[in-house]
Amino acid sequence: MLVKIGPSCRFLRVATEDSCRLFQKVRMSQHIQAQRLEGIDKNIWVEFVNLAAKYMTVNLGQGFPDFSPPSFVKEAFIRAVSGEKPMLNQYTRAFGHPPLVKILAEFYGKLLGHDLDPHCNVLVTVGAYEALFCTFQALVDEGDEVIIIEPFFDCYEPMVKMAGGTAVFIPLRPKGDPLFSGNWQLDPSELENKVTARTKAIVVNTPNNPLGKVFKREELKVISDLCVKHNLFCFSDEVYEWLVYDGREHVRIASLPGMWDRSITIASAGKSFSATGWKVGWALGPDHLLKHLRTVHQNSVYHCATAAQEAVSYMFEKELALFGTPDSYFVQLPQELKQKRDRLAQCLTEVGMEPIIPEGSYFMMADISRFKTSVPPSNDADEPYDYNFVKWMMKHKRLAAIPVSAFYSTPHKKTYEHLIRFCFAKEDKTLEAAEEILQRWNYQQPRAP
Ligand code: IK2
Repeated sequence: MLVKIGPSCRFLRVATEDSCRLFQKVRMSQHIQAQRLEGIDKNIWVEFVNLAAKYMTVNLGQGFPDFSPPSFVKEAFIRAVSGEKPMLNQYTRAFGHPPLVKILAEFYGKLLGHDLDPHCNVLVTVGAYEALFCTFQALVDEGDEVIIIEPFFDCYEPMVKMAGGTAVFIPLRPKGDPLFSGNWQLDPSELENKVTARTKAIVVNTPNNPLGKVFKREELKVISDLCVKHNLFCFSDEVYEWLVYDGREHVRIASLPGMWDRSITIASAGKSFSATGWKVGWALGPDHLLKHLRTVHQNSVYHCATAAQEAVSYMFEKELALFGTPDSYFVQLPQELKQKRDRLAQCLTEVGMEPIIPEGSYFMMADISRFKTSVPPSNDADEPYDYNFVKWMMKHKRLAAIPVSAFYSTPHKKTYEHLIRFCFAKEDKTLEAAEEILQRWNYQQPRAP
């Protein structure tokens, strides 16, 4: 029992015999947490972000740029809070600040080849994370199955579970050279075999985190045909939509025939403008689906920061005017990141941590098999090898990455525990520091006989 004493707000913990007995009785008669939370209490980001901070690592772990967003992005925020419009400090429309939904409707209307109504087809959320949460909560029911393509952004599985559904997994498998992300493909008949009478939706993430695969139009067509044939929804997470390299095309599955009416498309200002801390995202879709996301949103988050939304609306106005030109940030950012990708790939190749070259996103997976001999095994037999490896690397080499098995379902984790993920959206000096660590480690590590 907690007893508050005095105006200084100090608390005195008083455990009386009665309160202890009452607590034990309640504990024995019921679960403390809701059953839908069972087995999802661990979170890769919470755990590894903490470790990276604890060991003060060179951080190629979590996916955020350590360089500044461009000045027009910072100026947009300053303008939004500078006082010209005092109402920008107050609540705004629940489902998206009017100037933002208007410009997003115009911008994505062109990309999707579909007229968007700002008020019915756009929902602004607290990052893409909240858009995903609203999607699963609104459209997945008790007993529904949701097909998830592996590797997958880790929160899809717990979000399906919290909605009462069951995740059904299908892996991308390398066909040809596994060191090129584009060669990791779905088997169309294996995918169709996953569809049952209970299947409600397929989750697509292109460009994919952590693999960096950019799904080709033909690959998306296989998925969209299946959605149409079996009357399924498609939840398409496209937060890395502008980060595609080597002339690849980002195709929006909602733009394929028969897909608009059954798709939710999710994107993120944080990823698109190198400002992940702003947490502005959105979901796009037909009103008959989006209205249910709005119900979840209005009863949970209600709306996201007004000034941040206003700022993002200025940024999109600029991007719309510059669309496709060399001055567009959506053109400049991938050019800058491609150089960083190539630099990290070269270093990893040289030290023998074979990289899988991503076609998109700002992540690169690498094979750690050659470095295994220098890392002692874990004391925990259940811990996937890559978790042990990355933890050891953070502690002893002061370099952070993310274990790739975190992006796989439990039965498949073992198959991919020889891989770790690096984020290359980092300052050149950060990449240089990582290179030095890897080169020194490679030089020192025992050679195979
Ligand atoms: N969807 C995907 C595929 C993401 O990668 C993210 C952000 N992930 O960043 C953590 C990492 O992988 O290192 C999101 C959704 C969430 O985006 P937002 O930041 O807009 O909420």
